[in-house]
Amino acid sequence: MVIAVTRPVSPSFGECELTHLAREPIDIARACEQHAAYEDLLRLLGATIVRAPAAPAFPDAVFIEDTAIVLDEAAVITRPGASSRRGETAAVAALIADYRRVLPVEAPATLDGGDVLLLGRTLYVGRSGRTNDAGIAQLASLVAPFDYRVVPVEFHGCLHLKSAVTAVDDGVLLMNPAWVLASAFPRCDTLSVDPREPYAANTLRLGGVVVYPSQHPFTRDLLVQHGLCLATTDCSELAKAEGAVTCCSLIFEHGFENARGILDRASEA
Ligand code: CIR
Repeated sequence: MVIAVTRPVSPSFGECELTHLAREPIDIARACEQHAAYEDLLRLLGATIVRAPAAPAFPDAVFIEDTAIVLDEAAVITRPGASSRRGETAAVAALIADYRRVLPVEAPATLDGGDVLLLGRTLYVGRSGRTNDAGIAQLASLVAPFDYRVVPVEFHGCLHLKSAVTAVDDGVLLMNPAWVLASAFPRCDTLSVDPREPYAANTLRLGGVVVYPSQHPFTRDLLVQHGLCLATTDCSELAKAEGAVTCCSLIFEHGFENARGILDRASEA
């Protein structure tokens, strides 16, 4: 079973953190509709949606990707780089503990899930305004026992590494070459976003399909020409907060052997 953990759009979403974009009014009702359509699409592609509790006091809570890195063996609970987001992690850790052993990142380290790109057994980690060297080092030591390698990646011009590059197929990356160098990923083929769409590199693979924001039509056509199967979703309101498709979910496989908390509760009932 594939689980996608999501978190509702907060009523305070308009007060989100912004780093590279100017603040624009956000239509919260429309953002909620787009988020619901995103959840429907993940369901259609085979995921079971598990909603984390709403967190109205945290404007950016919908971007749940930044709070955890869920691997098959364990989940690393991050310490987000923006102090306004640190209170998002406790409820996520409690929920994920039903599925995985949780490993917290501790101060002074900071780490945002949006900076972590998992390719095979390698975690490429963007060194960013949100993820510091201590965060990269802690992640490396937390995942070393499970045989993951951590490779720091330099990038600039956008918030997170996964704003600049994501995988669209096995061994194939979509990237904005103005923000990150293809040479950082020596074993991969790369496709570049259409230069008119700098924010078009964030994609989410699920069930053999690439979930893709509908607001990047030129890059979408390029991906289709490349033979990829796309399912588009409108996340234009979420994009005003510097979010896209990876950041609104935590997706992982769930086998019953991992369901300690759920099975315990079921047996108590
Ligand atoms: C922030 O600045 O933290 C949010 N406004 C956007 C976070 C987007 N997260 C992501 O792409 N992983």
